[in-house]
Amino acid sequence: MSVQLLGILNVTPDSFSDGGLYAEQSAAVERGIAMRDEGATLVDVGGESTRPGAERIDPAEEQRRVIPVVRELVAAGVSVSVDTMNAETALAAAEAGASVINDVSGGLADPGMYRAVAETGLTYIAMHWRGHSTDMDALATYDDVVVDVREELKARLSEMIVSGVDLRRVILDPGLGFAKRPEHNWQLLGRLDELGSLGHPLLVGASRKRFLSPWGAEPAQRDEATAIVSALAANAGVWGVRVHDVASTRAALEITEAWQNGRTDS
Ligand code: PMM
Repeated sequence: MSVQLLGILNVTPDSFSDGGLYAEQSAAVERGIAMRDEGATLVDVGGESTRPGAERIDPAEEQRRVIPVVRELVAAGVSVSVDTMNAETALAAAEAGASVINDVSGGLADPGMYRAVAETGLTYIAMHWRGHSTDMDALATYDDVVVDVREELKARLSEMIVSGVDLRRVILDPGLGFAKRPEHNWQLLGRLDELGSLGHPLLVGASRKRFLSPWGAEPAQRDEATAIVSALAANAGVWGVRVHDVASTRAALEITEAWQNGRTDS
């Protein structure tokens, strides 16, 4: 499969769809290995919930949750990304063998993040973000969401250059659900090519988010919608997708790839 498939492993007691389930370290490691076996090319380990309204946690607590899991997954041969807004956690994760830093704040939450990324030399996912979960709903105002998100990501790239980040290793993410109303998410998905024109690979994280079920399905019942959106994003040329249920999205990505191959096989 040519698209990166990030399997979400939230090691938090309060994540919005799988909170508490994998809080225990050994269960988390087992789940991470299972996701790899189901087809995840990266397991994305996160220790701080970003669901709307979630409270911040101390970086030391975040590391206590995340780092042992990263270390064990890497020892088991699993490629790991770490979902963190903290430079210190990013450095500890790199030390523990992570290959990717996934920062939902795109470097805005911690002024030391870009220097940390530059120091590790790891791949860096910079997501579009306007503020912490406690107040992000109030920040969802745009003239044209795609134009505005593109401009704000472009400004982040300029800051990264100043801090010595290798831009060849930067992946951009529109940040679906983060200071976005449902219509904003659909516009960003429908116009991914405009974000792609910044010249960086894109990651799309739609998994189980509220905009996928206007009729009110529970998070765990949004996996079909997630697989469809992920397949459409793959068809639009994204670098990767980030999902909770790896098996269903893997099937959708394989179909997308077969479809694309059909264009060139005859
Ligand atoms: N969404 C969440 C967490 N981390 N990282 C990236 N790069 N993109 C996202 O869209 C994203 C993310 C929130 O979802 P979760 O709490 O289910 O992990």
